[in-house]
Amino acid sequence: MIIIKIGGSALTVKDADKPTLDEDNLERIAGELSAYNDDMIIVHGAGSYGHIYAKKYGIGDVISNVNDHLYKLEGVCRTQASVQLLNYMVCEKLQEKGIPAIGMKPSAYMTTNNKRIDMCDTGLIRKYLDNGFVPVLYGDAVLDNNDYMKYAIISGDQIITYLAEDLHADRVILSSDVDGIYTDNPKTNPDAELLEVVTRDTDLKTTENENQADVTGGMYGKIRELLDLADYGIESLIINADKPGNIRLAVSGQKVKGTLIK
Ligand code: IP8
Repeated sequence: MIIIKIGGSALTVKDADKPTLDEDNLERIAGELSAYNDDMIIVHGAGSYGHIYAKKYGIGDVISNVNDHLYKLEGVCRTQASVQLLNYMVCEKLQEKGIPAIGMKPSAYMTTNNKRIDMCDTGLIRKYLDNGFVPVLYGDAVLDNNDYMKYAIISGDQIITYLAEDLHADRVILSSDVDGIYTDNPKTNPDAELLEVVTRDTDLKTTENENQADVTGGMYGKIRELLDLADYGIESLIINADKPGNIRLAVSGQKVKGTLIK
């Protein structure tokens, strides 16, 4: 079974001021995913469908008073509705390409405690998989057990690592808009080199710097999640979804440029 994350930066126009789909990319990526015919879970990011609302309403921040709570209720409603709409469009496109995609809204069966998943009905996901469906999950706004914040945003990255451990994935692929992990920010430093392999022993001081994390869409957060997964014994591969053909190669187990986290 493989788990693949499609970054929100590939599916949407991430810096748009309102939720905006990248229709060409979605069409191409859905076609590439259809090259895989075995058990697969797809998790997609939220891009402009989620981050705009999550930021605006401060979901995951401590709730300061009753009015702030009312504001956050509105925010959770809007965020959930918006990412669910993206998921609907993604599933529709996958179905068009012959993939039996079933949208599974994470907030309906997942909660967090201090922003980390503490409850998830993976049995339900497993059942869909066993029946031949391809479950399609996504970053979402969920209930959090911390009474001071009450709600949290879970990223698709956190979801893939949780599911990979719980459902014993054979392979994990994470795609974003860069080729993988670099020694420095590739968008500002032409001498930055792609790291083919990253382990706990790799010196990642440069990727910790905030600018790079911003430019690469939170690459350091991804690395942290994936190193935890490697500790658990599951390797993962980071690839660039913006490069046509990469997803097709990766899902079919062929060599593709990227960074292996092990
Ligand atoms: O795009 C974020 O998920 P990500 C989810 O995978 C929301 O980081 C709702 C902003």
